Amino acid sequence: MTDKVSRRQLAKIAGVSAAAMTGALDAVEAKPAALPRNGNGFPAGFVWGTATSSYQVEGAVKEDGRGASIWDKFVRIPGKIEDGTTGDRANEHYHRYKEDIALIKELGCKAYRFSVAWPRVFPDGDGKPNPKGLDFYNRLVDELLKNGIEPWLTLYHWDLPQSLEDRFGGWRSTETCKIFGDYAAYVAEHLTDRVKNVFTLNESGRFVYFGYGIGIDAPGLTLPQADVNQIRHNSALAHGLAVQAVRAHGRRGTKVGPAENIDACAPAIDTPENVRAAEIALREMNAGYLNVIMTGRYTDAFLKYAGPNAPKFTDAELKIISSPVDFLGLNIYAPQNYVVASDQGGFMPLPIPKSFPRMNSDWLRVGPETIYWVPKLAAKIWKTDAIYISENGASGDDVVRPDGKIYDTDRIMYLRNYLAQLQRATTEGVPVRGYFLWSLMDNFEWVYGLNKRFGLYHVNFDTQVRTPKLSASFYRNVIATNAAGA
Ligand code: PNW
Repeated sequence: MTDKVSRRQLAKIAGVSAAAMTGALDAVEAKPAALPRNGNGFPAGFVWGTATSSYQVEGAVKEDGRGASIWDKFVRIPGKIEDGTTGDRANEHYHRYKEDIALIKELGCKAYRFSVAWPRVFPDGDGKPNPKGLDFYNRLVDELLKNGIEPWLTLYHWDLPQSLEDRFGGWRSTETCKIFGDYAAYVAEHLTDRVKNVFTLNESGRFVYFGYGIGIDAPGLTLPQADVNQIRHNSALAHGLAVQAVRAHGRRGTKVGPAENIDACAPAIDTPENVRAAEIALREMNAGYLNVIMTGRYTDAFLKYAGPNAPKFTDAELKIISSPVDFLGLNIYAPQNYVVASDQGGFMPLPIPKSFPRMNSDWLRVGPETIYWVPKLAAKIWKTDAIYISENGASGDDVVRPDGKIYDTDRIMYLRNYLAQLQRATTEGVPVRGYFLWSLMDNFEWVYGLNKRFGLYHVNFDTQVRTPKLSASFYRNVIATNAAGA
């Protein structure tokens, strides 16, 4: 995708600125190390999970009354998906979910983050619900619980009902926000007897800009900045309405929060001045979504920077947007901004050298300390006592060797280093309570199609055979020992 999306565009995505099965694992795996002594691992009760999303794994796009989503339409526009594939079949998870849940269990995970496909439940987005759509998630949730795995549900992971795009302009209209609130209420009413944790929208920072600003994601539009800012505001409003809907219609005690790819800022060098600068940067670079959700206001710097392109909003909307959340979900992959202190605005993001190391996705720079600094600074500036890493992981080439195995030592290197830094954070008392590894298995990676593999399990998309990579053994050991390992 290098030729499709420049690094500058990627840097811009968030906010203001211009970013087998049982037995098979054993073959290559040492027995889990002894349990760590006190203080050497993650806190007791730390939630270990994996994550997927509906369009990326389910397939079955025309089954049981599912309506079309903007992704069903978008993937058919020639040239949009790098390898010309679609999510029509993907992992056939809609039919293979029991097998896939066995894979989660095999890892020892106690939690699984999945998303509900809105157009399965409401084929047109609003109006009459489709009971068969909801039934799938009932079956999924029941099967997870039967296997001792906690379901963590995401309400929106980008598969907007096409009907809402056609009738209202999708997220361009607050009508879509209201309808999203109704959908959230319906899901909460029917599933929170068993689902205790709900994420609202996945990555406003990506789908707004990529979908409506630069045409890389569905619906593929390239609207002016003022519109993009308004759409981001609408996404925050939709988040707030969903929080209120879950409170009003969910079981008492249901927890709800965002799952955002926070624009990740870290001090270039650990000095008090630079740490302070990183704090300011984190707030300002996330002013358009997370900061307004957490504080109820757009910062002065954000409004000044946006100028005539600033979103239009009312006080009543800000109140809804900042409805108190129970936790902060952060998707953390790559460092976006290394900063130093500056007299101008408090921080200066440094240019990133071409030679900065990255995984085999161009945007996926390797900066393990990001997962230490970002939760630490976020907890401080937004005063939250519960942070979940809602996504972290890496793609690799994942070649299947003649012996049938995948020795993904690159992914293990990435995970080990990120988890060591996360452990550093929890050891210091940063309130990170859980971690969801992206992804359980290779799946439909949006614009890359089936070309980029993020899974702990390799998927052969012709045969649908799942094979554990070496990283599955690694993660199983992390979970069993409750420690990152050395
Ligand atoms: C996330 N970036 O996307 C999404 O939530 C997942 O659906 C996706 O499969 C996963 O990460 C891996 O890509 C992102 O450019 C894509 O910084 C790109 C960026 C961040 C998140």
